[in-house]
Amino acid sequence: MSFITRGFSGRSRERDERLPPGQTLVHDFPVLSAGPTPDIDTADWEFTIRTESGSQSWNWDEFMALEIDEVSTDIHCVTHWSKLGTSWRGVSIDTLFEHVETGYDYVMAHSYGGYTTNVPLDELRGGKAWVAFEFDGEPLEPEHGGPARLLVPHLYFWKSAKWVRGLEMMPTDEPGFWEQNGYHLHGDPWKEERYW
Ligand SMILES: Nc1nc2c(c(=O)[nH]1)N[C@H]1C(S)=C(S)[C@@H](COP(=O)(O)O)O[C@H]1N2
Ligand SMILES: [Mo]
Repeated sequence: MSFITRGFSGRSRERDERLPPGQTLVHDFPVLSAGPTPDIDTADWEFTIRTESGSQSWNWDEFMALEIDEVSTDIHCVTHWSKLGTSWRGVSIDTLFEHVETGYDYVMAHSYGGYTTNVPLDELRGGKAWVAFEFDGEPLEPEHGGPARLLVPHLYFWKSAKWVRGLEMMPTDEPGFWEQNGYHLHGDPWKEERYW
């Protein structure tokens, strides 16, 4: 019989409790991109929410004039790495939806470069998701999704679309890029919703 010593300090135990099943801590910030990093000038950047009745867009300056949140959160990638206590600045999805009305319950996030990922609207509202443009006090690096990415930290990180350019409201849940390629439709790291 053998067992693994998990460490005796309170801090280690706290770390363990923050680590979902099957995840390993990293201290660097891995880059995972399915294609090349697009080069997006903030002068050309635009963010659009499309609904059944029309659309609402913000350019960079309009977006920066919205209420900005500071977010400190753990992130979990389906490839088994987790990073604790990451810090971001961004606009919450709640703030964006103060300007939008929709009867649809599902969202497809669209990125510059063509990446897509699906998330139920309920999983983006209520202080759970942001369009983030700063990481660790610096403008978000292009390889990590700059100028702006979706941040949905309670789901596996593939839901956090880099280079996000908009949200499309949908009446039903449709699979995005990775979801069409075998990743789980929902992606809760605490339930290990990795693949289906
Ligand atoms: N546009 C776009 N967003 C994306 C991806 C991608 O390939 N393209 N990869 C996803 C995956 S699988 C992960 S784990 C995270 C990785 O983000 P990072 O490169 O900043 O660590 O971005 C997600 N968002
Ligand atoms: Mo990932």
